[in-house]
Amino acid sequence: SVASEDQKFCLQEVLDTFKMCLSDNKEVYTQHYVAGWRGLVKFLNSLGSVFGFISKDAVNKIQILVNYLNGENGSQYVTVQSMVKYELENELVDITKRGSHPESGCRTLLRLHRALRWLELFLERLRTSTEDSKTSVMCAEAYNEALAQHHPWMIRKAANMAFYMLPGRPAFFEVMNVGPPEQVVAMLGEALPLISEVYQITETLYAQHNLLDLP
Ligand code: 1PZ
Repeated sequence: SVASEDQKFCLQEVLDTFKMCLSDNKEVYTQHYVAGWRGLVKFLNSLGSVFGFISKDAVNKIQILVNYLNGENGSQYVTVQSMVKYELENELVDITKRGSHPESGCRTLLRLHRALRWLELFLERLRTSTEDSKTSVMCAEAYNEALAQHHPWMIRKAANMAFYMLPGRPAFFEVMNVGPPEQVVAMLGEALPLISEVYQITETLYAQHNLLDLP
């Protein structure tokens, strides 16, 4: 029915959220960034419970940032740029080793930021894949390029095992609920430059402030 179609999850809507992330002067809105991740987590959950340990960590990090946004200093967290400035000026970030600020907004967002690079690489592989391409291989390649170096051995092992449980390309496209494969490819072609821009802006900001290795 039309009603149930409406409620179905659609990846396009999620990726559209990243469009709203950028302000006119190219600052990244924390609220929309977090909303984008929420949608991705929903998508991940719809792929099966073996990914629970991944979505649990993402949800935890989303919640940390939401708590800052809704907290008494919420106005300082409106953009990633204002968050970085505020937390650094007020010494709210553990810079070299974990100390009194183990859950700073800066280090928490950095984890999602690194995962956004994984997403970009994975979706780009998906976009250019052929019918017989394996989602598990594309996912693992993107993971090994963007995230593996930031994870301890145990997580790497668990992640690579979970990748084998990913549905094949046809089923994966189906869950995205965008339409026929050509439409998925077109949608990815539109979404990827936006995701890439949000990633690059954050990357440059973090690099300028030497925040890329926060513990
Ligand atoms: C479609 C297949 C989904 C594969 C997802 C690929 C990413 C694998 C990430 C594995 C994370 C394992 C759980 C916990 C990891 C944490 O240790 C790290 C570092 O945080 P810290 O320990 O320093 O607090 N967390 C992360 O790296 C954040 C991972 C977020 C992953 C979100 C994935 C969303 C997937 C969207 C699907 C379209």
